[in-house]
Amino acid sequence: MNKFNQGFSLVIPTYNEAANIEDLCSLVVNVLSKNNIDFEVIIVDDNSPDQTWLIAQKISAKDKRIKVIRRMNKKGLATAVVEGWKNAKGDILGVIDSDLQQPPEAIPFLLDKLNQDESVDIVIASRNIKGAPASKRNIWRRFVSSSGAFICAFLLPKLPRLSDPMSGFFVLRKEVIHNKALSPWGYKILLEVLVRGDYKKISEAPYVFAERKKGGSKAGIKQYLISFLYFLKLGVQSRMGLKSLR
Ligand SMILES: Nc1nc2c(ncn2[C@@H]2O[C@H](COP(=O)(O)OP(=O)(O)OP(=O)(O)O)[C@@H](O)[C@H]2O)c(=O)[nH]1
Ligand SMILES: [Mg+2]
Repeated sequence: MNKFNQGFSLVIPTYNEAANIEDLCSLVVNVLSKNNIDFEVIIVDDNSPDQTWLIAQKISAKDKRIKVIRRMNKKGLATAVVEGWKNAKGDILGVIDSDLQQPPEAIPFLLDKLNQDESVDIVIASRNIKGAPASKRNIWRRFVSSSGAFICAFLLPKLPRLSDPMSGFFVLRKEVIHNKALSPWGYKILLEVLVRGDYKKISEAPYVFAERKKGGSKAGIKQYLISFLYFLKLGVQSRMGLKSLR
């Protein structure tokens, strides 16, 4: 990982993750330090009622590589990631959820894939690719993920075919989104990157999606409906030629 010296900025969106944020930060810091990766972590919290932002600020006071952005209104997961990336210093950007459902130990593998092939611009951690051991996702999670992928493939036929286009765990070169106006709705930040970004090649790497052990999910029926409306919006824009959508 030494040849990887461009700096890595990992964004962690949080909302009511007081029970998880400390554990996640220490796992992330350990794995990135152990692999000699020059990094910063940017936690973007939407003024969580459980004061996740305060815990994050205390962690940040002890480790300057960890930064905190506290937004005073709940504006949603995907825009939190965009906000974090806007403030990122690294040339390589990433995102991981804060609920420990995605393993931080996989980050060096994702970064290695960028390192090893200059033509790869985005590396997505996938729950569905061959080689990803079966995760214990409940039926609702599987439905959300597979129906989302199906609707996307139907509405946005020009998008690259991916095993997990709903993944929230990926890394990318900063140039992919340089000067792009990202305006995602809801949770689907990867889709916004795929639709608006400039990239040549995408790579996928398997991982096991774990069960959430602490804190509660924020992904309910409302988020599902927002995602559906967002897919429709992109589909309409694409068909009307308002956006090239690749
Ligand atoms: N800043 C910010 N982060 C959010 C918001 N909603 C969710 N998040 C964070 O985004 C990540 C994913 O949210 P989850 O509720 O775990 O959603 P999910 O992983 O898609 O669904 P589950 O598998 O049910 O947990 C977590 O780190 C949340 O804390 C939000 O409105 N603002
Ligand atoms: Mg989750």
